[in-house]
Amino acid sequence: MIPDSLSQFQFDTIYNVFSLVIASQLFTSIFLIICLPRVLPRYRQALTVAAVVCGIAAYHYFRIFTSFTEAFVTEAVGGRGDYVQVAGASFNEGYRYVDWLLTVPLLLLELVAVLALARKVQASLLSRLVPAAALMIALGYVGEVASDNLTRGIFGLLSSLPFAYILYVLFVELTRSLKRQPESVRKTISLLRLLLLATWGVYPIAYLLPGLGIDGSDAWVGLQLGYSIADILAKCLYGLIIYRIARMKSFADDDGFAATELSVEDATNLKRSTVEI
Ligand SMILES: *C/C=C(C)/C=C/C=C(C)/C=C/C1=C(C)CCCC1(C)C
Repeated sequence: MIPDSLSQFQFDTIYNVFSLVIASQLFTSIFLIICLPRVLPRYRQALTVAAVVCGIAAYHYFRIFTSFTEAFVTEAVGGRGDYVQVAGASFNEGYRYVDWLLTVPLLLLELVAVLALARKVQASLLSRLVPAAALMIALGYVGEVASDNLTRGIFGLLSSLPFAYILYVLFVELTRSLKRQPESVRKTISLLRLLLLATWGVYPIAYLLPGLGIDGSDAWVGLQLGYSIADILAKCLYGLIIYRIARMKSFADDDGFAATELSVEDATNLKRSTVEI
């Protein structure tokens, strides 16, 4: 599926987007670590996991970026012209899947951790979500590296089954525990779930592009862009919303903490639970 050549514009677009992903993941990770003291200890695990996810992604995007610049070169004088794949080097799509294999279960853990549900409920949710996530990515990888569209389609379809199961658990089963969350964060948690649905939904769509009869290099560029933008939203923005939830829950749980963290006026308003932080 990796094209033999890219135009200058295609090459530049991917180059810049990979660079943007590295910056987003790296600095979101650092930001989340710096913010740890701003939430109660019971929510720090969720925040730490969010920071680790972005850190792992930053590392993999370094590798993806290097793999990309080593695989495609131009022979044009002055370096502007079509880029072709170097003999003996190829773009490694494996980094992405190894990244997902680690980060997707951790993203689910983040969500479950910030909800701070009873230990038994947490364990039950994770024991179903994590294996389903691993299966989804393993099956997707087989399809991604397959050289024909039929194999790609079959494994894409198989991979969608555990994907559907994950969405079912998140939307049907988790809804019940939402009622036990403080009033002030329910809306934000629903928003987080919608973000998860919207961004995770981009991956199977991007995966489909090469099978839709779009010209080889355009489909591949579209797929890389789709995965990259979705990675920024599903890891960085998601992590920042987790932080917001953790902070709001910290205030709801502990008046003293809210009083030291907020101005007097905001803390009083919060007590009346009319204000959103
Ligand atoms: C940070 C990375 C994330 C959140 C990755 C999520 C990936 C998926 C939801 C991938 C799903 C796929 C299918 C549902 C079918 C086709 C193959 C995949 C692996 C692209």
